[in-house]
Amino acid sequence: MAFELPALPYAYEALEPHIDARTMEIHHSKHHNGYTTNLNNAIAGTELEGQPILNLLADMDMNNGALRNNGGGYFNHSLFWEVMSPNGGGEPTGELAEAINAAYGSFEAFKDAFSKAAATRFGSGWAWLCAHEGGKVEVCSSANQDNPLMPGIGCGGAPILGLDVWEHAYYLNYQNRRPDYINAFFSVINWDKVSENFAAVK
Ligand code: MN3
Repeated sequence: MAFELPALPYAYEALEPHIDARTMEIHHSKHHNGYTTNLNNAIAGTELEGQPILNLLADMDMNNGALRNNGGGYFNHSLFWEVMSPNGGGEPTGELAEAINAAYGSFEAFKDAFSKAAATRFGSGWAWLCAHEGGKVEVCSSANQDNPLMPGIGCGGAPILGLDVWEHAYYLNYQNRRPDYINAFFSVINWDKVSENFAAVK
C-alpha cells in the first residue's frame, strides 16, 4: 500500500550532456527517495493511508507541511522523470501543438513563456505546462514542492509538463546558470509523453 520510488525509465547517464549522471543519481536515489519515504511516514496510521496520490493532492491540508512537501515532492518528480527522454527534444505535434499555438501563437513564444516562468521562480520550485478539460493549456510556476493540483496554488488545470528548478536539479553541472539548464531541458523533453498527458486531461 505504501508509495514506492518509481524506477527511472532510462539510465542515470542517458540525458547527458544536458543533465549529468551524478545529478540524476542523487536527484532520484536521494531526493525523490526521501520525499517518497517521508510521504509514507506522513500518512502512516492516518485515514489518508491507502489514498491515491491524486486524491491526497486535491484534498491537501495546506497547513500540513510534511504531507504538502512530500506528497508534492513524490508526485512532481514522478512526472518529471517521465517527461524527459534521451530521444526527446524537438517540438510537440498534433493536438498538443495546436493547443500550444492557440494559447501562445507559436512554439517559440510558448518556449519563451515557459522559460521565463522557470527562470523567474524565486528560490525553489517548479515551472509547469498545465491543461484544462476542454484542451486549453497555460504556463505557470509554483513554489517549493507545490503543484497545480493542490488547492489555492493559482495555476489552473492539471500539470502535463514540469521542470524542477530547485538548485539540486542543476547546480553540479550548471552552478548558478539556471537559464542554461532551462534551455538544456528543451533538448530532452519527451513530447510524446506530454501529448499522452494532454490527451488524458482534455
Ligand atoms: Mn527535485
